[in-house]
Amino acid sequence: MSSLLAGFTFERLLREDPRTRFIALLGAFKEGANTEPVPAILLAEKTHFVEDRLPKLSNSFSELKSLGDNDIYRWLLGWNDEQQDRPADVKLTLISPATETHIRKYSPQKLKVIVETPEMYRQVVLPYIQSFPPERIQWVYNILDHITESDTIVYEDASDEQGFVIVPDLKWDKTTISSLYLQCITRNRSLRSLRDLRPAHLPMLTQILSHGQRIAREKYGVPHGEIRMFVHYQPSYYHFHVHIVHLSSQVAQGGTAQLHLLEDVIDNLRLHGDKEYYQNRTLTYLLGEQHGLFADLYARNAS
Ligand code: G7M
Repeated sequence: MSSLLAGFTFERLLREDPRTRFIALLGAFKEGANTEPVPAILLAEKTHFVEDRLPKLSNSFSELKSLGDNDIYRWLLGWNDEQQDRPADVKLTLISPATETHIRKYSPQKLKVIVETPEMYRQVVLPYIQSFPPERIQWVYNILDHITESDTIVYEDASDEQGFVIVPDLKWDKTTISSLYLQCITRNRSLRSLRDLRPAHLPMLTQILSHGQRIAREKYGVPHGEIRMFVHYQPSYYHFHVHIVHLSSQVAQGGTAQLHLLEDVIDNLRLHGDKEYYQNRTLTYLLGEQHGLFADLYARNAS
């Protein structure tokens, strides 16, 4: 059976998508000993996890290497055999103890369109944000206070009002440049989300934009025009942060969360500076039915 692809000779990589684990290889294929090789393309994608082996997944790795940890989160690389000199087979994140919100976040769910008016923000979203105890974002404060992940900080502006920290996102394996993923966390603890942005934050946002692009270029060799910086709304935690992501990552091309590109956010604040733009806007986005805000927001849209 292993001879099925024996006639394929690799020439070059045509395309690679690190998020979907898909590659397209160009080469030549020779059907049999007496035939001439013809141009051929070999597409490969990593297969699914096999369901009946999932209960034993956590113990199935020959090698595990810690990539980092912060509060209730730990992230690791796993190898199925002992050859650690090749890329890991799996990247793992352990959340322990997980809250009900985490369990709901990772459960399968339908997405629906939500149209959030400024009034719905004040009446539903703001009380929801305020209902979370500060420990929910302990991992953010750990980064800002240099308690965890301090060895991985790639840039820091220490000013309380306008400052920020840039670190690798826990989703990134810290190696594969085509899936580069950094997180920029602002030092200003009163900024919860896009809804709190005002023209006074423009100097901070423009600094984030220029340092994010510079770091991607100088530290990781990603050329201009291949980095996307954006804000999620709704975010999964309410302390203002900006995603810095390589363009070839699927996340940068738009996942389920609504992306607001940093350049557009800056321009909107400049153009509508005196009009409390993000406080007065109606924001439309997709929300999962398991999200803590879903029932209330959806009911208001439907009535
Ligand atoms: O959807 P939202 O904009 O809220 O995205 C939050 C981001 O924070 C995600 O990309 C997470 O992977 C990232 N993130 C979450 N935690 C708990 C950590 C962490 O402890 N460390 C780092 N570096 N990133 C995190």
